[in-house]
Amino acid sequence: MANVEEIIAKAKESITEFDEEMAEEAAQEALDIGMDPVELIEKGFTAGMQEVGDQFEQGTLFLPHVLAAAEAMAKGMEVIKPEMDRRKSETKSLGTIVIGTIEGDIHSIGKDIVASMLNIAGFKVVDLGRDVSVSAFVEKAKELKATVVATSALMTTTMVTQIQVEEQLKEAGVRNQIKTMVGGAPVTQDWADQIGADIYGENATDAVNKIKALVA
Ligand code: B12
Repeated sequence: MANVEEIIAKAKESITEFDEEMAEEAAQEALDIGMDPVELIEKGFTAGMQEVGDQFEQGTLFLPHVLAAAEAMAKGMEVIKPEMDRRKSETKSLGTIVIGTIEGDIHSIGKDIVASMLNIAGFKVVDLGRDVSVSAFVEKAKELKATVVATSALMTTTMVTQIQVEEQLKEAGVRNQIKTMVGGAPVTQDWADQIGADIYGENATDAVNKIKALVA
């Protein structure tokens, strides 16, 4: 039977090789040995996805590669979903998180990873998708009495819209009842401080840890 290191390496390779079958196999092997799905997602699939993203940026990989890698990751995630749901049903819900990629921005891969990890950690996650208007975030958060509104921005041109989330929550009179979290490659702790967001999450694990620390 494969060990944890081998499974992580296989999961990562399945993404960098765009191999859906290999991703499913790695996920199944992880389940077979009772491995923590968080480790598989983070060190395997996410690490692979980040590598593919970097190569795309350097021009050594092209769009179809990125999409094929994301597809492989989705297949692997499907295999571990029942186990994630099982673990979740054993824990009491820690609160509701409304998450999405900010308007004008269609990057969703990182946001999807963060949403999955928050879900595994025991939060009810309402994913509004990508290119989500600021008013949709605010409306949904009010309707569901969300604990946290989390926005992802992958471009310098769209991260500025995260300011509007702060402003519209204030205008709606709910800013003091709802925490805000920001993330995405160009987003930093400095940016979060500048716009008055409560939490900056560098990656999915950081996001989970910081939200837990704040709301627990
Ligand atoms: C994949 C990709 C795409 C895919 C997206 C597919 C999809 N379904 O998501 C496609 C091909 C569609 C795409 C399109 C475009 N892209 Co693009 N894309 C990328 C790329 C290569 C990788 C992004 C990625 O998925 N990384 C892997 C994931 C796992 O990492 P991540 O997103 O950073 O997420 C992690 C953290 O940031 C964090 N995180 C993410 N979200 C959140 C949210 C919260 C709340 C928290 C706490 C944390 C968090 O946790 C995640 C897990 O660790 C990046 C370059 C790069 N290396 O980042 C460019 C990049 C983001 N794209 C870029 C551009 C310019 C575009 C386009 C405008 C290109 C064009 N000219 O058409 C369009 C955008 C159209 C639009 N309106 O949005 C630029 C942005 C430049 C800038 N300064 O703003 C980049 C940086 C490339 C570059 N250097 O030019 N892109």
